[in-house]
Amino acid sequence: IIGGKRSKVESQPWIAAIFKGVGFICGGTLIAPCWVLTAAHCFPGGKNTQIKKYSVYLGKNAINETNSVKEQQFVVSKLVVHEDFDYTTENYNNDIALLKIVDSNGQCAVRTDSVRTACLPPFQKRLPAGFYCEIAGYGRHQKGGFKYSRYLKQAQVRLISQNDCQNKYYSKDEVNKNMLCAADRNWEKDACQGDSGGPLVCEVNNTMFLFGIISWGKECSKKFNPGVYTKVTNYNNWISLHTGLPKYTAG
Ligand code: 4AZ
Repeated sequence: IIGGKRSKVESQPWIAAIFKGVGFICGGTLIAPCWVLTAAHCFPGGKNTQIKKYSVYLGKNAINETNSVKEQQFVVSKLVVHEDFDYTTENYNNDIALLKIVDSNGQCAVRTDSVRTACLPPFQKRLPAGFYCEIAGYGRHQKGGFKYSRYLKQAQVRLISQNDCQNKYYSKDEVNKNMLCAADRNWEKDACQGDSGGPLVCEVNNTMFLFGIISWGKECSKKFNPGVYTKVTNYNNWISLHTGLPKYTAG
């Protein structure tokens, strides 16, 4: 995350940190005790990914710090990458994947102050342009820097209209209806490399809903290049089909 502020995991308790071996690869969002939603492009092996190599942490304040009181650690028992995610193109259509998580005792996530789910918004629910939402992650924190932030960060961004994103900032070839765009008014706050798969959550009726999955963007915090997010409200049926969860969850 570029700009914004360091945050305690208690203010982003749905955030997941996904590792391959000892290496951090992506963010994710806890949407149910056994399910993390993330980006398909985090798994370049697609259906052939060896899930044994992956682990998921919840309740993590920093990537290279372990807090055994707050953290919960899981292995991946199932990976579902969207069947229409296209690895060959650069535009990341259908950039969505599900991880089923289980701990060494066969249990899923337990709700605590540092671990809780984000809700799924209703199918095709749209928020107006200019609406404030927040993004979070452990990714790059400096423009042009190559080092990932060790600490969890969050930033406020505003939703951009579909028309502006497809016609003013990007093109229709790059941004389609399965994507939404968000940026800071001054182009100072943005998601960046390493934040992929993580949450864009928006507060509606005092409830935090997951509207976007951090997906891509041309560079980071670059003028006229908003961050692009997978539009979660196009995938309620897909999520429900693969998890058995209801098509929207609140509370
Ligand atoms: C990335 O490489 C990435 N500024 C994620 C988000 C953005 C750019 C790059 C948006 O994972």
